[in-house]
Amino acid sequence: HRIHGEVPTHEPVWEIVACDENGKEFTDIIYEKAVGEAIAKITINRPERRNAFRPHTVKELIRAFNDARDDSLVGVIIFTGKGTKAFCSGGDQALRSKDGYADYENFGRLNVLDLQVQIRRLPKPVIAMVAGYAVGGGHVLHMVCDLTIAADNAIFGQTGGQTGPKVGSFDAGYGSSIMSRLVGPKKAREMWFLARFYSASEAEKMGLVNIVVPLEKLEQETVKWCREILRNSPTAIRVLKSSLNAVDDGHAGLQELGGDTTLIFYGTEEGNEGKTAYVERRRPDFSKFPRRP
Ligand code: S0N
Repeated sequence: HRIHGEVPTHEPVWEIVACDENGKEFTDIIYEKAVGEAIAKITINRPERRNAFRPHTVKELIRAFNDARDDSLVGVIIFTGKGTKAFCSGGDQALRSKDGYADYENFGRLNVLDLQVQIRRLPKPVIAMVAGYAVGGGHVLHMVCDLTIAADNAIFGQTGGQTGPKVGSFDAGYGSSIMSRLVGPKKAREMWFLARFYSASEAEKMGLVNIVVPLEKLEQETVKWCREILRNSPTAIRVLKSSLNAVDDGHAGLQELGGDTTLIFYGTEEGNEGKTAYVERRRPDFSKFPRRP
């Protein structure tokens, strides 16, 4: 408090972002940015389906997350679902076909896997704000986010009433590996093999979520966490996110972390010397730079 003072508690003013330059609106999501603050909010907007995603929903989510990544005025992203009944109930089962989920086209896709990777590699914190059900593919989506703030009515599980291994649905990718990291290998087996629901407080004890708050305080608390993060160094946070993921993400994780070192090096005088020398058609002189112990 001495250094920073209190975190402001006022409600952000949200401004809706259109889907394209012509002002076309998103259909399956709501994409907003807080006026004068570096917070973006992406909301799955299919409450009548408990925010289940179809391929089109995922395409819109990918577009919005890309925009938030590219916008240097955005520092943290809230990911949530419309209403209080569900964060996301996973893939839209009405559209499940033999080769994935199919909406306008008649071939199926599992493009949610691309979205999972995108959230994981996005160099800004993504916070899942969960009220109601986070189940199936919706549960995996909250797990790939950096932090999860849960309302006290949140329910977590790798199943809906009728899916998960009960009807032969599973996510053997991040849905398994990240879960095992979060809750440990035994508990991860329990979640997948028994396909139970877990309350918000159980999820907190298991390490699945960061904090549980009363439903009516959910957005207020989430915004508070965003504001606290935004007081810290964006570069430190960027490198920490890629470091925390690096081992688990293998070569792709190292590539992300390595990319951060290159990015930082380009900003130094030493990094600039090679480029400047090339442009000035002279031999680079690195002799003045220290060879640190
Ligand atoms: C979420 C549940 C528990 C909520 O129950 P509640 O509150 O009683 O509401 P309902 O009356 O059941 O639902 C209200 C309306 O919403 C519709 N609806 C709900 N969920 C879905 C859904 N996922 N798809 C389509 N519609 C949904 C209901 O039908 C109802 O509509 P009306 O009013 O018209 O009757 C409960 O709703 C529930 O159990 N939902 C189903 C949960 C589920 O099956 N999720 C899918 C799990 N699987 C995945 O997500 C796979 C994801 C994936 O893409 C993937 C990724 C990687 C690898 C593999 C896969 C893969 O596909 O297998």
